Amino acid sequence: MSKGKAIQNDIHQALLELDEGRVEHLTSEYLRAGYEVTSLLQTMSNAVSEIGAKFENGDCYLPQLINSVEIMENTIKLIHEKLAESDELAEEKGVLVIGTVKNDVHDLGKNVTSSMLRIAGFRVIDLGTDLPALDIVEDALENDADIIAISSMTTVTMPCLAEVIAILENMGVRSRFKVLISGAPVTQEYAELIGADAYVKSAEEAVVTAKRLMGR
Ligand code: B12
Repeated sequence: MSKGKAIQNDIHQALLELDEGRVEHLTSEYLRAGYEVTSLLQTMSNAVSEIGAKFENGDCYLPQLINSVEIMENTIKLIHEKLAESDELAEEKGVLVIGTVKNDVHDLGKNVTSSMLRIAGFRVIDLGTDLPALDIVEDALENDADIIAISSMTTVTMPCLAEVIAILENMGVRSRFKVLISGAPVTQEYAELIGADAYVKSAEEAVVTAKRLMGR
């Protein structure tokens, strides 16, 4: 196993143990050695998802899951600072509005995704959660966004994803935006059904797909 991968595994373990000091220390070491950042972020995201699965099975409590996301977000800030110091931050790749649909308050995955997109060089405008479809469209227009990235984590709130696309079409502005959708019950088939431009199942895929949608 390469040294970089070994440090990633240690970071994964430290995050599962919610050991913020160790995560920070190892991340600094990882960055100093110049290893690649995107796969590190996905490793951390996988650890958070593992804790999410434990929470679902009743093997840990919600504050632990939230704590893991906070550690990840703090580590992402650290990565941002280090990359800024070393002048390695990517040039702006595009403007993206991101949010969770009406009646859906899940935001942990969205926050992780926002952070990863920022590191990848997108200007990300986080609209928050519980967003009516019309508000999403108005904010996208106001910010002259290139991409609208929206998620629904529950089945009952999924129709709001379709509503966003219907509103864009009714306003005659559908072609101005790429629409990227995600969320636990969302599928590729659903994306095709409602006419979204892309479906992603992870934050890493969101970065790759957003770059592709921008022709990068
Ligand atoms: C944590 C959690 C909660 C927390 C949310 C805390 C918060 N601030 O987000 C709380 C306890 C509040 C909650 C509430 C509810 N929840 Co809940 N929740 C979860 C759980 C266990 C983990 C989700 C999570 O944060 N994972 C960690 C993150 C990092 O991983 P992730 O979500 O997979 O995100 C990745 C990708 O999906 C993607 N991504 C995520 N979001 C976005 C957004 C965009 C734009 C993009 C591009 C990508 C992207 O990138 C992320 C990183 O790779 C899931 C189970 C699951 N397996 O998903 C259920 C789950 C989503 N919840 C569920 C339900 C039913 C509910 C409730 C209705 C429960 C209830 N009866 O009250 C309420 C709904 C409240 C509401 N109105 O929204 C169901 C939905 C089932 C369905 N098909 O409808 C799930 C799937 C659990 C289950 N198996 O039944 N929940």
